[in-house]
Amino acid sequence: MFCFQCQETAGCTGCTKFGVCGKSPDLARMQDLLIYVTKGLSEVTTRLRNEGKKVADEVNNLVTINLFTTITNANFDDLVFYERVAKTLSTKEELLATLENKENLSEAALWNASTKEEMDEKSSKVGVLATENEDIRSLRELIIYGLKGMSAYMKHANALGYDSEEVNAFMQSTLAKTLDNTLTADDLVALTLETGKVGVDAMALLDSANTGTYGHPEITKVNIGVRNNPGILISGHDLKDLELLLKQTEGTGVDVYTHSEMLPAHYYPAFKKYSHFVGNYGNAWWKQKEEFESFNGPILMTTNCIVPPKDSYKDRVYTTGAAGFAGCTHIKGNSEDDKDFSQIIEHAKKCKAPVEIETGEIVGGFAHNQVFALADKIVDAIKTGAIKRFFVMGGCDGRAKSRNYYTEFAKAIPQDTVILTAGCAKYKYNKLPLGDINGIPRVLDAGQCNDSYSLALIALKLKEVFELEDINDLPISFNIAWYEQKAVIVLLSLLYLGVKNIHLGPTLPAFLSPNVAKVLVENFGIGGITNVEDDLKMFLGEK
Ligand code: FS2
Ligand code: SF4
Repeated sequence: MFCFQCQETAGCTGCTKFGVCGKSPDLARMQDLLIYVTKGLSEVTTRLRNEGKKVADEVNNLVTINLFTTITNANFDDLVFYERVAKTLSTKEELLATLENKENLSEAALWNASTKEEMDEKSSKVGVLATENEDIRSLRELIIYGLKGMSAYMKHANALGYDSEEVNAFMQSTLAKTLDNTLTADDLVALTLETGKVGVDAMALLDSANTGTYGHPEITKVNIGVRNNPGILISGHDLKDLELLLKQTEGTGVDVYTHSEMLPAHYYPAFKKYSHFVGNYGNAWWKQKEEFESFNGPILMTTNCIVPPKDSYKDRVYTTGAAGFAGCTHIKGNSEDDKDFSQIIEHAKKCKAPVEIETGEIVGGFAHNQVFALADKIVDAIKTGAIKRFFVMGGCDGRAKSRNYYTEFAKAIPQDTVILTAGCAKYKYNKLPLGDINGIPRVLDAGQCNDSYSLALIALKLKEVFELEDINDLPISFNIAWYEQKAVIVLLSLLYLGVKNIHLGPTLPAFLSPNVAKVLVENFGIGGITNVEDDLKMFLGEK
């Protein structure tokens, strides 16, 4: 196996024997094969579009879910990948038969298999290392990881009935281009930036889907203690699943708690009406082994990040959507009519109430609309010098000890600065007593990693208010913690919006070859992190 798509990759170069995440070599090659056949399908759909034909929603959704399923920590079930490869091949064959021009199609578009053995054989030949030139490989993977992140936004938007032919067509034509050996490194650099542009569109679509369906997030205090009823813990990012679960648990005596990236669901007005929607339990994804144990009730994983579960609670872990783990029950279905969580609810009724692991509240809900409502106050604080700088510290959390840097950084920044955050990175500092500035909390949480769009909109709004020509003239520093591929599309989107000097940590992506890293450093000022003291001086312009 060879996988280097996430920050935790072994030795900061690549997982070759077993994934640090728990991905086995067999699973890794089946994920590679799923990406390969999805590229083949995308080449065919792109040609069909060029021939003026419409591509069906189910085909677009298949491409989206295939990409999403291969995101780090989303799905560990080998069987899902065999089934999905077979489905993708049969869909592709059907579409291929309708294609008028079949000349010069790539091998990926023409390859077919009917047995598991044929799939196994192919799967070991189509991984990342099949591209020999390290710069082309680096750029192709940078684009593919960006598309994987984009697929997550699209999947969530699709679940709420929102879609975009432009984004789907771009995702598929771009996947097809990663098969094209005539494209140069320069072509791929241009395609990388275009991916960032469409990333902004996909984020905007998801934002419309979420806020159009559930209202605009508003300032909310979220309880982190527990009650005495049995509970269901819902994790991941899918708000539609949460809505269905809340409806189906109403009046059953079972409470619902959020975990990790589901925390920001509490900020939406639509979910506030549920009195059994109690609070948030635990921290970021990587602490789930201890926290799922003490939760006592069933856990529903709607997306990444799954940590391979311990036997002691594995029977309480359920998955749905793109998430999966062999041996855990998967709840099928896509919509209100066919997603039935009754099995989980009955399971919960037989469980003890959660063990309280902390008490108190955390405050969030500072997505763009809420921040714009506070704009006068914030602008005033900036003008009077009460707020001197913002630090965008969104992104991901992870198990590496080196990530304690972000806790220390949050503690060390001057009292007249404010943290803007989104994603599970916030758990490194969202329970610290960092106080407020004239009533504005010093940590403004916009929501999930999927809501990073809000951070960009806030920056653009400040640029407009202060009548600046360049977003980089704002007193905003970007010190972003990354882990998986959604962070890649956020990064590409920020680059497209013209943001420079973004610092990424705790390590730079292993998939950036020295030459590609050089392009990012020279053109965008991308940098890594060193230590809190030196970095703080650098951000504050003191060295
Ligand atoms: Fe956190 Fe994990 Fe949100 Fe990432 S829950 S690192 O994949 O998606 O952010
Ligand atoms: Fe390794 Fe990350 Fe790939 Fe898992 S997803 S195999 S940890 S690089």
